[in-house]
Amino acid sequence: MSQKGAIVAGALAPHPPHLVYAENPPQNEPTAECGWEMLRWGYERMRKDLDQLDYDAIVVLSPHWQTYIGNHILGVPQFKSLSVDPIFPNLFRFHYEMDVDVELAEAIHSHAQADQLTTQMMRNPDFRVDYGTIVSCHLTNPQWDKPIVGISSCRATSYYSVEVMQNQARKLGEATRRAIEESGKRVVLLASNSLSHRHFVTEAEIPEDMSKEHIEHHGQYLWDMRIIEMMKKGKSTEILDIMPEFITQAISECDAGALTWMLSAMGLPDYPAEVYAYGTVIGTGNVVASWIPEAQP
Ligand code: 2X7
Ligand code: FE2
Repeated sequence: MSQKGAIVAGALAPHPPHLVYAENPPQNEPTAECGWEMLRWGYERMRKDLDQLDYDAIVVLSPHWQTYIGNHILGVPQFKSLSVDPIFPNLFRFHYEMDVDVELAEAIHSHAQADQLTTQMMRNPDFRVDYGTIVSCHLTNPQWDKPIVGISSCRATSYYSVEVMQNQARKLGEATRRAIEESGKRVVLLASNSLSHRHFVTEAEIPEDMSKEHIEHHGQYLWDMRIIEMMKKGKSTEILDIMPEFITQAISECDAGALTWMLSAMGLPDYPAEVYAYGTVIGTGNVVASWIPEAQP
């Protein structure tokens, strides 16, 4: 391809399986009466914006594919299986079929290698794709008509520190951007994660009983609001500056590196994010938001 590729949107696309459960898609076995409307309707609005963009592939980094020797990247053209959430098998038994953009996956791998990052292609055709990848992709594009590149979360925090892991995520973001530009493709990036991540340890009798849903702790809510304010003001650099403190204080799922990777790939946007929704799921704080460069004046 001769034209320069581009990241046409980056989205913060959280993956509580509850949101898929509440939508009742045909792929999911359990059925719900309703639930978590703010977030689901937020996703609906985000889909409308993304539908205006012409794009070729979705690249997603998920906290629930955890690897300890660097980041791994899906490298098999198709996956088809049943994904069962290990904690919520009562809510999520999802029959998925996905196409993978292996060419783009390999390009990201090569650029990461050139930058001395540790990455590996995942070539096992029987690999079961994690629910974080599936939920974020389903809620962003329920038609499943775009190929996916799935990237794991390298758990460098466990061996080193939050700072080391975040720095790796930044470098991986920069490598991802270069790979996309060289590919000539138009790509949407998904950071698949909640913000604050303290959660309940018991489940309501009816999971979708919204009279039981609220933030687990006021302190984490204040942290979420602080991060959202920064998103709305285009302060990506400042978000990354306070990321280690946010992760530690709010037990944020940003620890996976997904948001840092995405903002870095996008060159740390200084324009406002479009925030579609904030809502809690079993006490965690979740935001659906997008950064769309082409929509900027
Ligand atoms: O993986 C999750 C999550 N991040 C948040 C809330 C509920 C369940 O699963
Ligand atoms: Fe999660």
